[in-house]
Amino acid sequence: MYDVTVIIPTYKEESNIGRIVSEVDAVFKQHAINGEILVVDDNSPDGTIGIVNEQKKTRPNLNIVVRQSDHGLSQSVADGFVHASSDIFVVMDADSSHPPVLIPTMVSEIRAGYDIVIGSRYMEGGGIQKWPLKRRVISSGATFLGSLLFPDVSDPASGFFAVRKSVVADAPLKPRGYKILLEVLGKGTWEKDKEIPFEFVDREIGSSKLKLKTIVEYAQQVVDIAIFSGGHHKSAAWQEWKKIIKFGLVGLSGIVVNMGVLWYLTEFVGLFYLVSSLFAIELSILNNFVWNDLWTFKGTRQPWLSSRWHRIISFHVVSAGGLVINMGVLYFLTSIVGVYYLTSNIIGIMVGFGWNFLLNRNITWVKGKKS
Ligand SMILES: Nc1nc2c(ncn2[C@@H]2O[C@H](COP(=O)(O)OP(=O)(O)OP(=O)(O)O)[C@@H](O)[C@H]2O)c(=O)[nH]1
Ligand SMILES: [Mg+2]
Repeated sequence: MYDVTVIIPTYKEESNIGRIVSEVDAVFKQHAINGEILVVDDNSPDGTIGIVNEQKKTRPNLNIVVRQSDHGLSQSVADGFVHASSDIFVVMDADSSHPPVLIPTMVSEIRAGYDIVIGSRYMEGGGIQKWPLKRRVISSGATFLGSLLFPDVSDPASGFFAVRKSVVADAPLKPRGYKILLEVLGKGTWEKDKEIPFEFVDREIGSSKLKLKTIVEYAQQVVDIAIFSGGHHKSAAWQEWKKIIKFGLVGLSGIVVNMGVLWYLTEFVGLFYLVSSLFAIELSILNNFVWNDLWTFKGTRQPWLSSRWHRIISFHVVSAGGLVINMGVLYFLTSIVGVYYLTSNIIGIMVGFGWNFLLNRNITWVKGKKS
C-alpha cells in the first residue's frame, strides 16, 4: 500500500514519459512521500511502454497498465483508479503541462479533509502559457459549459487534480472523452473541494490529440451529468438545478400576478390598460423578488449586498435588461431573420430567462457568506 498514486495516462509519449516519471519520483523523495507512479498506456505503438519497463528496473514504485481495448483518455484514468494501490489519487498529464511540485500540497489538502483538490488554470494565480487563440477559445467554452453544472469550480475541465479513493470507488462513472474530472465531480461522492492555482505549460514535444470528436463527447458528457444529477438529489450539480427550477417557478408566479393585476386594474378600477400594465409589471417584479429572496437564493447573500434595498435595485436593473433582451431577440428573429413571431418569442423568453438567472445569481444574490 502506498500513501498516494500518481496516475499518468499516456498515448505515444516516448519523448516525455521518462522525464515526468523521474520528476514525480524526485518530488516523492524530497517530501518523504511513499508514492506510487501508475502509467496507464493505451498500447502506444512508439517506445513509451519500453521506456517505462526499463525504468521499472530501478524504480520499484513505478507500475504500468497497458490497455488493449476501449482506447481513450478518460477510460484510462478510470482504469488507473481501479489499479492504484493507495487511497489518494493524483491525475496528471505526461507532457509536463502539470507541475509535479504541487503534488505534496494536493496530498496534504486531501489529508486535511478535502475530497477533491483541483489544479486550476482559471483562478487567481493560475494561467496558461503559450496557447494559440483556438485552444483558448475551445478551453473557455468547455470551462463555461462545465461551470453551468459546477458554478463554484473555476476549472471543472482541468486534467490535474487529486481525489480521495472513496469519491470514485463506487461512482457510476461513464468515462469518455477528455474530461474525466467533470465525470468525477458529477458522479462521485464528495462534499468538500478545493482549488489551487497553477500555470499550465503547453507541451513542447509530441503531438496533441484534440479533435472535433472530443468537443462533441464533452457536450454529451455535460448533458449526461445534468440528467444524472436530476435523479441524484445529493449531487453538487443538482443544487444548481434546484435554483434554476425555483427561479423558473417564481417567474411563472410573476406571470400570474402580472395578468391578475392587469385584469383587475383595467376591469374594476377603470384604468387605461397600458397604465394598468405598468403597475402589473412592477408588482410582478416585486413578487418575483420576494420569492427569490426568501426561497430561490436563500442563504447565499454577500455582505456588500446584504441590505435588501441593494438587492431590490439590482433585481430591477437585471429584470429591465432581461425585458430589453427578450424584445431584442423577438425583433431580431422576427423582422430580420424572418422567424414566426411566436417562435421568436419563445427563444426570446429563454434567452431573457438565462440572462435573468445568471446575473441575479452572480450579482444580486452573490454566493457568499450566509446572512
Ligand atoms: N491512455 C491514454 N492517454 C491519452 C490518450 N489521449 C491522450 N492521452 C494522454 O493524456 C494526457 C493529455 O493529453 P494531451 O494530448 O497532452 O492533451 P492536451 O494537453 O489537452 O493537449 P496538448 O496541447 O497536445 O498537450 C497526455 O499524457 C497524453 O499522453 C488516450 O487516448 N489514452
Ligand atoms: Mg498536453
